[in-house]
Amino acid sequence: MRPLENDLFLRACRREPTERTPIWLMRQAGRYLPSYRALRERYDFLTLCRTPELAAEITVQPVEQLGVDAAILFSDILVIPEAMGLMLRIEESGGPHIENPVRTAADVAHLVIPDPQEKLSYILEAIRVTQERLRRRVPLIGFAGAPWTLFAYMVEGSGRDDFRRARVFAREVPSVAHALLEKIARAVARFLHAQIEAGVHAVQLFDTWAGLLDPDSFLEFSLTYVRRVIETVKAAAPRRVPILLFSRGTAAWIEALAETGADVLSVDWTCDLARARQQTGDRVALQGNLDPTVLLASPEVVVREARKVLARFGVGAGHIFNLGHGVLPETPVENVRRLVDTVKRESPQYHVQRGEASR
Ligand code: 1CP
Repeated sequence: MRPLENDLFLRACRREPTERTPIWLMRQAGRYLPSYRALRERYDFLTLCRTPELAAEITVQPVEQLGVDAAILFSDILVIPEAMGLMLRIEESGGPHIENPVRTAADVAHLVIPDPQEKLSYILEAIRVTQERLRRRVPLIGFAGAPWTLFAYMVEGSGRDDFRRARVFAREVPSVAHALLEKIARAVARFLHAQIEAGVHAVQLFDTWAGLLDPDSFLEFSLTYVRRVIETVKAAAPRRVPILLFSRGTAAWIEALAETGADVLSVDWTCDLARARQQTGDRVALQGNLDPTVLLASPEVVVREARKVLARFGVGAGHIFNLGHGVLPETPVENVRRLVDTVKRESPQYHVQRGEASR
C-alpha cells in the first residue's frame, strides 16, 4: 500500500524524530465548525454517527479546513453502552441521556458484550469510507471510552459533572461495580480490535472522568481496567498501532499511567509538560495540553499560549500538540486555524532538522 503523505503524528507517537511537532485537536470534528452545524440542521446527532457517508464527511472536515495532522473518527464514546443494551438519547441541549441506566446486579447480567461486526458495523463501515475520502493524506485515529468513564454514564444515566450516583454505586456494591467494569472492558477491547482490523492507524482511550476518583478508587476502578484493555488489545491486535490514553485530571498519577502499556499519554492543562517528561522518561510520548478556553481569547493570546506549550515540552521527539480537553462549541474557527498555523510555523526549532545532526 502507498505510504501516508503525512505520518508526523505516527512518528511522534513512537517518539521518532520529526521535522516539526504534529497537531490535532480532541473534538476537532464538531459543533464549532459551521460545516458541521449545517449538517446538524438536517440530521440529528445519532443519525450522523450511524450513517457512514455522513460520519466520514464530518471526520474529513477539519483535515481539509484546518490542516491538522490526524483525523479522528466522528462518533461518540456512548455507542458502546448502546450496543450493550442501553437506550441512548442525545438531547438537543447536547447532553447524553440513558433511559434504562444500570442500577442492580440483574441489570449488569442483562448487558451483552457486543460483536462489533454486528452491532457496531456502521462504525467499521465509517472507517472504510473515511479512509477512501482521506486518500492517505493523514492517519485516522479510532477511539473508545475507557471502562470507568463509560461506567459513570451507564450508572448515572446522564452527563453530570460529579457523577455522584455512579461513585456511590462503586462504593456501595463494589462486586457489582467490578462485574460491570469487567464486561465494559471486554466490550471496549473487542471494539478497538475491530477498529484496528477495519484500518485505523491509532486508537485513543478517553477516561474523561478518571479525575473524580480518590487515589485508592482511581487504582481500583479506573487504572486496573485501562491496563486490562490495553493488554488485551496489544495481545490480539492484527497490527501494532499506537495506543493513546487520555486520563483527565490525573496528572498526579502520571508514573502509574506510563506503566499501563499506553504509547502516548494525553494530558490536561493542569499537568506541567516539562515535569511529565522527566517523570515518564522515554517510556511514552506526551500529547497536549493547551487549555481549550485559550481558543476563546484573542488571536494574540492563542499564539502566546501555544508558544508556551511548545517551549514547555522543549527540544526533542515525542510531543503531539493538542488541547487538554475537547474544543469548546463556541470556539471561533479562526482561532483554531491560527493555532494550527502557529504550531506548524514555530515548532521546527524544537526538532533536529535533516542534515543538522551530522554538522
Ligand atoms: O448535538 C450534537 O451535535 C452532539 C454533540 C456531540 C458531538 C459533536 C456529542 C454528544 N458527541 C460528539 C462527538 C464526539 N464525542 C467525538 C467526535 C470526534 C472528535 O473528537 O472530533 C468524540 C471523540 C467524542 C467523545 C466523547 N463523548 C467523550 C470523551 C471526550 C471528551 O470530550 O471528554 C465524552 C465524555 C462523550 C460524551 C458526550 N457525548 C456528547 C456530549 C455532548 C458528551 C459530553 C458531555 C456530557 O457528559 O454531558
